[in-house]
Amino acid sequence: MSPANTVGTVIMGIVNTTPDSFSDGGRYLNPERAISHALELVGDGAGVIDVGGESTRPGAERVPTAEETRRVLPVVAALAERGIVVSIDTMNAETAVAAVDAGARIVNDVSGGLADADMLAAVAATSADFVLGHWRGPSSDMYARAAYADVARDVTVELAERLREAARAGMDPSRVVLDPGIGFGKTAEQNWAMLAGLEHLVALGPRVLVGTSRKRFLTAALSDASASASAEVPSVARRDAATAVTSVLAERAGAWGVRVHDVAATRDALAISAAWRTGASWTA
Ligand code: PMM
Repeated sequence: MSPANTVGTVIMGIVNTTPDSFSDGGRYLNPERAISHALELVGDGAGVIDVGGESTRPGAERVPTAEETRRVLPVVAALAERGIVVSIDTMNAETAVAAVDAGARIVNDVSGGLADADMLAAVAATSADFVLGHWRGPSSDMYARAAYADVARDVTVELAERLREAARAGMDPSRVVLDPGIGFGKTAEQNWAMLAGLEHLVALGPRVLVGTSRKRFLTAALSDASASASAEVPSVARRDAATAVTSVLAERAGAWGVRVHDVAATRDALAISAAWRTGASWTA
C-alpha cells in the first residue's frame, strides 16, 4: 500500500465531458476519450472519478438536461461497470438521479441543492452520498454576492444550515460531504481566507472535500504573478504543482478528499507529506 493510501485522503479525479471547462474543455467530449482518461486517473491513484457535463466556470451557459445526460451517462455507466466509484458533478436533480441509476455512487452539486429545488429530496431517495458545495448564486453573477464578514466562519454557518436542510429533505447527514466551494462566489483573497480557516469547516463534523485544482486564484499567489501586469498566465504544469501543494495543506487541515485534474502529482505530494509526518521508510 502506498503512503498516500495509508493516509487515506481521497483523491477525486476530474473528467469534464464539456466543450467549455476552463482547463480541459473539449478534450473529453468523446465518451471513449473520457473513459480512457478516467482509467488513467484511476491508475494514477484516484479513488473517485468525478464526471461532469456542464461547465461551472464564471459566465458559462446552462446546458439542457438532455444534452448533459447524453454527455455523462455513457461515461458513468462504463466506469461504474468496472467497479470504479463515480461521482456525478451536476446541479440538476434529473441528471443526478439518472447518473445514480447508471451506477454513480456520489452526487456532487456545487450549488448544494440550491440550483434545483428538487435536488435534496431526489438524492435523499437514492443511496448515493452527496457533496454539498457552498454557493450563493449562479456563476453569471456570483461575484456580486461575494460579501463576507469572515469568509471561513460565514461559509461554515451557511453549510451547516444547508446540512440541516438536507436532513429535513430526508438525507442522513452521514451521507453528506461538505465543500467550501473554492472559486464560487469568492474572490481570490476570499478563497485564500477560506482555505486559511478550513479548520472551522472541518470542525463541523462531516467529511470535507476541497477543490482548488488549476483555479485562477492559485496563480495570484505564484511569485511572479504580480511582478508585471503583462505576466503570462502560468502554465498548466505550474498550476498543477500549486494544486499538489494545496492538496497536502487541505489534508493537513483535516480534509477528507481533494478534487484534482492531475491525480499523479497530488498522489505524490500526499505520499511525501505522509513520509514527512510519520518518518516512515520503505523500499519500492
Ligand atoms: N469546482 C468545479 C467543478 N466542480 N465540484 C466540487 N465539489 N468542488 C469544486 O470546487 C468544484 C466542483 C470547477 O472546476 P472545473 O471546471 O475544473 O471542474
